[in-house]
This record gives sequence, structure tokens and C-alpha cells, in this order.
Amino acid sequence: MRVFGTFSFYAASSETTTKTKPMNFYTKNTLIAFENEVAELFNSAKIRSPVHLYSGNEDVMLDLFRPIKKEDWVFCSWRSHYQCLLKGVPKQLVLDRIIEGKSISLCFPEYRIYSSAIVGGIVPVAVGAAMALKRSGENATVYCFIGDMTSETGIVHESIKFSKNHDLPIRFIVEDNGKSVCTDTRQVWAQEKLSYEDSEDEFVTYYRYETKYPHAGAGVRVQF
Ligand SMILES: Cc1ncc(C[n+]2csc(CCOP(=O)(O)OP(=O)(O)O)c2C)c(N)n1
Repeated sequence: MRVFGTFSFYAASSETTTKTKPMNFYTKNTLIAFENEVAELFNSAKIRSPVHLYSGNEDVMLDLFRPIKKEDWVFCSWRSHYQCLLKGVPKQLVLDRIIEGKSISLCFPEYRIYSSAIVGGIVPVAVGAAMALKRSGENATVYCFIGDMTSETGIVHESIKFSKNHDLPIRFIVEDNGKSVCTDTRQVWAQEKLSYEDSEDEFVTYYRYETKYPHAGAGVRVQF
């Protein structure tokens, strides 16, 4: 596992003293157990819409969430179960929404976490939230999670440039599993190194992980 830029990530959010931690007691094993439970429900056709599961990144996620407080905002993609749990959304509520078929667009505004299943769609929304925080002077930070292919899209390059130049309270986390669905991201762009790979930038944290799950689903074809 390689993680870059996390030192700055911590530094950026450690200035705050008045913020409160979400209540959660997750460990690597309880996060894995959650995704395994969802995988079982999906494979037995109890969830009748797509799920995108995490695996292999639990230690990094626990580290990344250490400085994230209730007052902070988290923006995600179609793959957001770990973020919802670690942001403090009750486990049963997350599971109920997944069973209802909402896994790809989990939004819990009361816990300050949003997601969108449109590639790159959530990123300018996150930038807007960071701009609003800066204007209001509220003591909070935006954390925006993006996959490796998403990190190579135009909207992400523009959003990161805009955020840096306007010094917005936002941190981007690039989660590199090497793939865009089934396609090798580096091959697509004929680029050995991703644009934000090994970033030491305070705005961008990069990490690489290997997952045991396919892009979507949990290995069994389920007819919706
Ligand atoms: C605008 C748009 N185009 C295509 C898709 C289909 N799609 C969903 S996820 C995905 C791949 C994204 O890869 P990456 O950003 O690396 O994220 P990962 O799923 O690997 O975490 C694609 C092409 C979509 N959801 N939205």
C-alpha cells in the first residue's frame, strides 16, 4: 500500500480545536465484515440494484478519517460505504439504504456526506461547498474522494486548479485501483504515471490499493 500526501492532509485539518469527531468504532475487520455482508445480500439477490464494494484499503481509510470531524463535508462517488460508516452514519441506516437500492448514490445531508454515480459529477459540487465554507468563515473542511480514472478527467483538473488558486478548504483523495470498470487507466491515457500519483501536494492525497471485488457487484451475476 502506498499513500502520498497524507502528512499535509493531517496538517490541513489539525488546526481546528472546536470540531467534534463522529462517533464510530470501526476497525479494519468490522469494515470488511460490512462489505462482506453487503456482498452476501447482493449475491443472494436481496439487493436489486448495483453495489460497488471496497476492499484492501481499510487501513488507509481509517487513517484518512482520523482528522475528519462531524462539521466537515465528505463527497464521494458510487463507491462510498466506508466513507458513510466512518462519517458517523448509523450502520443500520447505511445498510437499509443499500438494500433499498441506493448504494450508488448514498446521501446523508444530516451527516454531511454526499455522493453521485456520475463520473466527476460530485467534484465541482464539492468545490462549491468549499467555496461556501470559505465565504462563511465556517471552521470546516471538504474531503472529496475520486477514483484513478476520475482523477484524469478535465473537470477534476479544473476543480483542483481552481481550489488551489483560490486556496479553498478542500482536500482531494485519489483512490487508485488501476482500473476504470475493466479498463486499465494508464493504458487509456498512454501514461505510465497518473497526473496526481505520488502527489506531495497539500490539496491532493494519493493512495493505491488492490481490491478483491469486481468494479461492481460481488462476483455473481444477479438479474434485477
Ligand atoms: C459520466 C459518466 N460516464 C461513465 C460512467 C460509467 N462509469 C461508472 S464508474 C466508471 C469508472 C470510473 O473509474 P475510477 O474513477 O477509476 O473509479 P473506480 O470505480 O475504479 O473506483 C465509469 C466509466 C458514469 N458513471 N458516468
